[in-house]
Amino acid sequence: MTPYRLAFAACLAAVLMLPWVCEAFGQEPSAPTPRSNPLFRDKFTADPAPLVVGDRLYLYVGHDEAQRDEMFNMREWLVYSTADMATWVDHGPIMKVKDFAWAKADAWASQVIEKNGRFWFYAAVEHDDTHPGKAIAVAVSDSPTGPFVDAKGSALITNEMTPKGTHSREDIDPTVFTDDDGTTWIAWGNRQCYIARLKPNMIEIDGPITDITPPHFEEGPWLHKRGAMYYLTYASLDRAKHRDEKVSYATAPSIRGPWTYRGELTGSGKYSFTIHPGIAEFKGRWYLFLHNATLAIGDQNGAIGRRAVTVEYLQYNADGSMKPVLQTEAGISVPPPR
Ligand code: FUB
Repeated sequence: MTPYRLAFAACLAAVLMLPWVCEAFGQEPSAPTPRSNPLFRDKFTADPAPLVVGDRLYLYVGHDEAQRDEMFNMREWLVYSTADMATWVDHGPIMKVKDFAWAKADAWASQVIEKNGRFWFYAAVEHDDTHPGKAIAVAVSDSPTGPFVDAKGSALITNEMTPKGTHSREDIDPTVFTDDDGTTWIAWGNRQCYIARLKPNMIEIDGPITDITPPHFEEGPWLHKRGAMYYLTYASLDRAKHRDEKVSYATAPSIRGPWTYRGELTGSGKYSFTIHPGIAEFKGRWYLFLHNATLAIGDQNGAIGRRAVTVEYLQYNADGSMKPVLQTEAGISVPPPR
């Protein structure tokens, strides 16, 4: 063998043996780069909802446990936290569906908001047969990592409260937002998007439920404010053109509207029918959390019910519109695009 062939054969052998060598020494063959996507690789996670408390960002997610061809199997919500967007602490489950005695299944999308020193958790679940259909639950804790307990003992929103909708899944995906005057609002929906004021006790609707459905609204609304502009960001689906959801948004000069459609913010999450935006400003930067279905764990590939949470930088134009966001594997491990 010539020296060149010998060198080539040695390199090839080293490359082929790398996973075995790593395993023998207890290392992962390719440890993920911090800040790259997906963020968490030992569990399937979906519907990210960030909350900033002091110098930490907490990320609430649903735990995807679908087996084989199951569509969704979601029984609990998890929370992670970080101080630097690179190292995450896994705090484990904060609540299970069965902690709401009146609910029977489906730990779907959620959001936590802080008010008067307490943490209020709003989540979509399947109601038991006394109020068939999806419903919105509210729980409370003195800490962002729980334990959370049912704050009302019954659903905050049931399917009967929104008779306009065409199906029983419309009361899902709550997003909560406190305006500058201290009033907290809740928006939610599937196909129809609704908004209502919450009473100061955080467990009752105050006044009318208003339909604010923007174009191509599918689900997963997220309310936030930057400067003087209010944003309603959501999973959208133009059924005539696309198979999978994308993220679109609308803006308004007030939480009461009027809402103006501003177009698409992202494409679809890779391999995923659903996508779900969660937005936060943390330590001087804006972030957009999403999910896709690119993660494989053991012999389980990503699927509609086996998703993985991701993060990208969110940037704004001078007029307040949001710059389109590309979903990447590098995530925020590289500087934001100019
Ligand atoms: O995760 C279950 C449901 O799928 C959520 O409630 C929707 O937003 C979609 O992501």
